[in-house]
Amino acid sequence: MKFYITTPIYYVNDRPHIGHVYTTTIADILARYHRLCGDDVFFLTGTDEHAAKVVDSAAQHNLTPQQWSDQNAQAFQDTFRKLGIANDDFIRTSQQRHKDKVVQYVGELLKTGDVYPGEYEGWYDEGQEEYLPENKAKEYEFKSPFNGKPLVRKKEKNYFFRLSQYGDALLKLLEDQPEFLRPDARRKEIANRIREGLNDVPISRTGTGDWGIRVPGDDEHVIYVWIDALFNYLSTVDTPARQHFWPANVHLIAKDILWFHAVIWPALLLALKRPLPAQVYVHSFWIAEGQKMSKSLGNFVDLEKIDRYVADYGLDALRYFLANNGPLGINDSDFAEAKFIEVYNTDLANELGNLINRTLSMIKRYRQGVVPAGGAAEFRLDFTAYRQHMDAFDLTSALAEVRAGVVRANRYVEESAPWTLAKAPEKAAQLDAVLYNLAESVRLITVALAPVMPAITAQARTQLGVGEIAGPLADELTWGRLPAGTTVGTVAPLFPKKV
Ligand code: ME8
Repeated sequence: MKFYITTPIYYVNDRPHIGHVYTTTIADILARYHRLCGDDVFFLTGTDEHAAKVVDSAAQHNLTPQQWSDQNAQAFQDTFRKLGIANDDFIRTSQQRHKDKVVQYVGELLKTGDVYPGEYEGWYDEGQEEYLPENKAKEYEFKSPFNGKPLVRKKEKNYFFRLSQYGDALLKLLEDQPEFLRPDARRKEIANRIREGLNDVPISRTGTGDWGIRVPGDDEHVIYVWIDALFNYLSTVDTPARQHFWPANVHLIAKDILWFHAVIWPALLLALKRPLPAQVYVHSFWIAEGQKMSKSLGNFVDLEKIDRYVADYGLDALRYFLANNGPLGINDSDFAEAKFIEVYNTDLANELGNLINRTLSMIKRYRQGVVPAGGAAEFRLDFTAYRQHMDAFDLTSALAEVRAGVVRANRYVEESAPWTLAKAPEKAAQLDAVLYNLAESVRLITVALAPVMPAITAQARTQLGVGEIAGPLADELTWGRLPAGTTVGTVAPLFPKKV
């Protein structure tokens, strides 16, 4: 089966921060999981470059918009590489391959009449590069709900997308295919907004010089940055070698860009008569130390802070925390250092690290480092529920299953007391069985955690004496596959305890 997953393409004007890292890490975990399942995976991230503010920032830095974008897009790519993100491609909207496709798509829409020339006047949020409907502008007292700056009254000749035609089709989509928009609460929210009525939306603008993609057949207008950006999901795989990946299995986004992904994007695809993505999955926001992240409060989890966490606790601990404690549901999550340390010490050092360390140490001590043959299977771990949760993108529940397995295995150590069995020669077979069951538990746990903690699980497997995971997942998670006679390697703590 193929599995195509995307993240938003990030505004190239910003420096990468924990929000970008979060979405991209979650997508990476799901991509790794599906690769492990044997799926043909395509994982896409990238940068959104044609915003008007790019032109301004570039000018302030005495650079062309292209130079400024090159520099900042590189920062995103470097960050993602450093953080172990294994994306299959990185799309930049200023790349020719993307621009050519967008011209083609908008050309098609001009032909069908879904895009038409007209005039628009309204309240414009310059920071977000979007118009707010009259009632919303009023509700926010004519200030940007994002940065508090006054909205600007703007009037322009414009090309419009006939969104008003698609309300019924979108409502039907949400009703017939509820899995199109998850979690459920987001679907209800969007359905209500669609029922309030849809207006045609402007999709072009002037005044950014050459920066942007020209509306075909018009020398003045460039395509509005959001329309340009949404097309990335299609343009990147709209080639003979990749077209089998379309439609996407999931667009992973946060709640800030829900409207564009749950309304504008499917409507554009309906107009183009292209298949719709199977799912838009909407997560919530990270806040930090109990408050909304902001530069002025100094609680922004920026690259420098992220680097510090990685240096202090290891990349995989950060990935675990993001997956385990992140805002995948409809509530925001707090990125708090105290919480991070607690999760590190409890889940990773005391539970997981301890299980692996004591298991391998006992095999060294009692069986000269060779995994004995197991006996009667009085103990086993079962990861069926883990797989169901992973398939449903419920990482928190999936990790809770693994953690429960770790806790059970640790309890099994206490209950079977191998140190007592080791003193009684007639209990040798029983001790063999216990040690085998523990080693096999460790192996299964490394498989289940591999998508989240690729480096640590690889180290744990080296210590256990088994090689890389060969896959597919269903086989790897079958109890009893660890061969007796496996020789344990050098044992060392995987998660040094922190204070
Ligand atoms: O909106 N918590 O780009 P963007 C969690 N270019 N995730 C967060 C977050 C937070 N506090 N802050 C940001 C854009 N994100 C457009 C997208 S897509 C066709 C165009 C993540 O750079 C989250 O994924 O503002 C959010 O949706 C995205 O960054 C917005 O990134």
